[in-house]
Amino acid sequence: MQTLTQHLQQQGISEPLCQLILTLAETSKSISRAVRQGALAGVLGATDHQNVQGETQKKLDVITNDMLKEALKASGHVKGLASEEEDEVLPVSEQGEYLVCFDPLDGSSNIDINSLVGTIFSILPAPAGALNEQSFLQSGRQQVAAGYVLYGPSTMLALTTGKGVSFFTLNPDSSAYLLTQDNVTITPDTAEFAINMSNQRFWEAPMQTYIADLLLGSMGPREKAFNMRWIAAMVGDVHRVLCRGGIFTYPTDNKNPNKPYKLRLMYEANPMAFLVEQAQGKASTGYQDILDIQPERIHQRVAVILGSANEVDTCLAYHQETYSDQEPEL
Ligand code: AFP
Repeated sequence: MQTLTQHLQQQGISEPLCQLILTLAETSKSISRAVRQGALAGVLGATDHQNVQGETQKKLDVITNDMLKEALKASGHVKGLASEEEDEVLPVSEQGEYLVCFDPLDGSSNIDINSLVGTIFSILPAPAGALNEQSFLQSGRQQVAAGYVLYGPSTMLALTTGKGVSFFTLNPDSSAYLLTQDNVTITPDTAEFAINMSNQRFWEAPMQTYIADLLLGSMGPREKAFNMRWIAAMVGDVHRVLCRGGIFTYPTDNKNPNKPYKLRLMYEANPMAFLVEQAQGKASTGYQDILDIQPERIHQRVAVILGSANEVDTCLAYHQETYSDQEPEL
């Protein structure tokens, strides 16, 4: 089976980008070991710090964030980095060719219940000139690579460099990532949706109507039964969608008027949207493709509707019917 290194070389990826991706992959092996040790390493539980998101940081959020920062700084190919766990962007090396945005441990609320968590990363070209937040505010279409590592029953890396999506599985004996699926493709139709139903009363009307019709099953306008899943870790829900199709959505809601969206654009929505589109799926806010958004802030949040292309189109049709004359500000 082909190793990650062989796959990257075969794809004609530039040496600097190849080395950067391998740095992320090597660091994910250390993160996988830390996650697997769990309580045995005293890494569970929360710190008494809040991050810029206003979320209490778990011990593993901080540990994994430090591991990635140290490895990326040492790589020599990173001009700057942005992390969910860092208030500001961090300059690294003037000579770095790339910017890296990452969520070091997505789904960290799952850590203490031994459920799925993962690392999500997005690699952008580094513009010339001094590094600041503006350097990062590039649309998702500028990404040169994106992926995630899912720390599940097996540790899996999903990667795209703009030439399709590949899955690599970590061999625990050899500690090598081996290519286990190439040209990953999302089925265009599905009968499976993923949403946090507890927010139903806070959604906009189009999403309420769309989900209500799914729940009516064969008795309703969709004329078929739908199944529901919710992992509460985007990395796990998106992996399921890449593996067997589905629609995943964290729509806008008015539960907290100061926070109409949940998922972060630069290091959750954009990398996942790049993977999904490369796998022939779709990724939208409900009103525009996620990859077309012009970012305004590094920790900006957006609504996300992604997955099987035909099902996303059906969901978007509900939005067009109800809001054809207006599009909310992002
Ligand atoms: P945490 O990293 O704070 O656990 O948040 C995970 C996440 O950003 C995303 O991965 C999930 O899809 C979503 O939040 C789950 O949100 P709910 O907890 O509101 O269901």
